[in-house]
Amino acid sequence: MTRVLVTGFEPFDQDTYNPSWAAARLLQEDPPAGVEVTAVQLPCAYGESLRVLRKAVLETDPALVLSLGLSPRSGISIERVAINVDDCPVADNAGRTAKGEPIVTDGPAAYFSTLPIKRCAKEVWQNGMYAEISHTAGAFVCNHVFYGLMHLLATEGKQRRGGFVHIPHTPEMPAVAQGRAPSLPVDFTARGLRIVLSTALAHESDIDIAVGATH
Ligand code: PCA
Repeated sequence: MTRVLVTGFEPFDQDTYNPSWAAARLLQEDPPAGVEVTAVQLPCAYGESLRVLRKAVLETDPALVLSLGLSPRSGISIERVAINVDDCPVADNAGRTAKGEPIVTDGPAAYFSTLPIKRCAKEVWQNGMYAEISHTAGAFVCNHVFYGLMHLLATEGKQRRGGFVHIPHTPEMPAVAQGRAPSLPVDFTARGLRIVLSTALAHESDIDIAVGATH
């Protein structure tokens, strides 16, 4: 059995539901064959999120960490890069509004995902679902967790790999009825995430295709 840690977030801002936590639980309940998934919910707060994440990594000792978050994306949005800055007009659940502070003082400007992001996207496409490579996870708590995760993995001296995927809203969420976000049922999203997980576990190296963008 390969151990994997999957994290999702509690609701934030105006929402009372966060499909990233629902998707994490679906992966724990019905993981890919040969994989044991531990789902952990992270608070949507800059400081506390990384404390909970670090504790979960120590307790689970996973081969791979996949962190999930909600964003108005059209499908499985596989993040390439985490940047060393917190900066967002939306307050976190502890009431903190970040205005450009570094996540790790004197840390590198950015970390890349150590998952084979293009291979994962292609595998999702071939199963009839939209996936994309994203070049920004924003500068709110999702990017904070992605950066903190990659910093932990880069400095702890283990072989663990990790990455971040943003997932869409679900059809019943208010932002969808207000025309502010595309949507997918969460069980459909979880099917795509299972493909990402099994592809990332089966392959360390990525494929040689161009998927970057002009924008
Ligand atoms: N999405 C937010 C934080 C928590 C979540 O699910 C983000 O994209 O930063």
